[in-house]
Amino acid sequence: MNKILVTRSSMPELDEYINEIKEIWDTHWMTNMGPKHMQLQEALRSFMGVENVELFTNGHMAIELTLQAMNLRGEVITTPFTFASTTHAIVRNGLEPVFCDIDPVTFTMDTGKLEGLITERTCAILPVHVYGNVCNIEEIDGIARKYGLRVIYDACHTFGETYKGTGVGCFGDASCFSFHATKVFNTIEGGAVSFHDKRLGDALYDLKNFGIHGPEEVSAVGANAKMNEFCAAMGLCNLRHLQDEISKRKAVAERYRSHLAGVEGLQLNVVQPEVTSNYAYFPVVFNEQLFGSDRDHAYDALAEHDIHARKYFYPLTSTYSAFHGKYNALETPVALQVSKRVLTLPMYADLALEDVDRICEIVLSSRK
Ligand code: T4K
Repeated sequence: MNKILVTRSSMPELDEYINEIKEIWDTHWMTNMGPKHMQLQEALRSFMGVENVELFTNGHMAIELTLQAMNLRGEVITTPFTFASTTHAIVRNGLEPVFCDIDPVTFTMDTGKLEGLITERTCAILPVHVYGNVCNIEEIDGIARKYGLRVIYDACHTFGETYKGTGVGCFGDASCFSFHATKVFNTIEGGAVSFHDKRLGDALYDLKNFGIHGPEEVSAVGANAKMNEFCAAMGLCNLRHLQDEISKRKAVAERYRSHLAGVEGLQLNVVQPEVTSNYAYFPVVFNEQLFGSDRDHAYDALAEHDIHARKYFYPLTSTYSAFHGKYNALETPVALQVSKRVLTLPMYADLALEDVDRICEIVLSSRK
């Protein structure tokens, strides 16, 4: 039996990629906002239905530099049920993360608990559309407006989604996307920020390109976070196949549901009727009492068959040793429980449906 990992990068046919990068051999132009970069940026702006897009080397730099571009000071309210990147981007900007609990159904920020965390030091909210589940946008935007806070969405899992018919990148002040190899849409490594305010775009551009405005003009202290031409070319290819990618993932998700929906003690990911899903992940939350076995048992049983699910997102970022016990995970009890019980099953476009059957069989028979 083949080894199965939690995901497998989608790649175009080799010929398609070679064709896309041929020009680079003609021009020798490999980076620094070259033609592929500009073409992808424009294609994404139109595909995502957003006003502005700025491309980056990865999703993390998209978040970190967006916070920096906004020149924020103080506390940023976020959730700990996420990848290291979200929290690190806050801390690396000298800002203080304040952890809000998550909703037990969508695993996104519990907006009922948000307002109580706002202090006079709060400057922004950084909610995560985790697994592609869209946050409670109306509530978050309403609260942000009431208190004059900036909203930056970690939209790293939501590329290609719409909410109530509008591109998911249109909400808040900015939304940050990841185009990492493991994502629904990849540029090998890559990321983007969508935003409304052109001045934010200028600041983002400065930060990704040293603040250079001409051969003799450097007007800001920027970093280097430019997407190169090979990554942009991969994006141009993968964008052509995105709808096919998403439909195949949908078929995988439906096959999982056909086996696991309604099983006592297994909570499957919510279907949000107003969201066109990209089927980024297939998380399952195990209730040991009801299911008769726990998440770790299922994880081990799968591993014995060379199937490697992942515990995204365990542990909570707030408990990382990097933070030396500074934050108390008991203050986000739902996030803590979910992180201990969740397993993300293998999910990718080319996952054979027979393998999905086999994965489900192993999960179901992991019950004691
Ligand atoms: N915010 C959120 C909510 C995020 O989830 C992420 C990234 C970010 C921000 C930051 O975006 P980036 O800066 O990464 O663009 C992976 C990804 O590296 C990371 O992008 C992703 N989230 C996170 C959830 O998952 P690892 O450490 O689990 O990756 P790794 O190397 O164990 O790969 C997982 C599986 O993917 C492998 O078992 C096989 C497959 N794979 C991996 C690679 C690298 C491929 O098929 N091809 C590949 O090239 O973090």
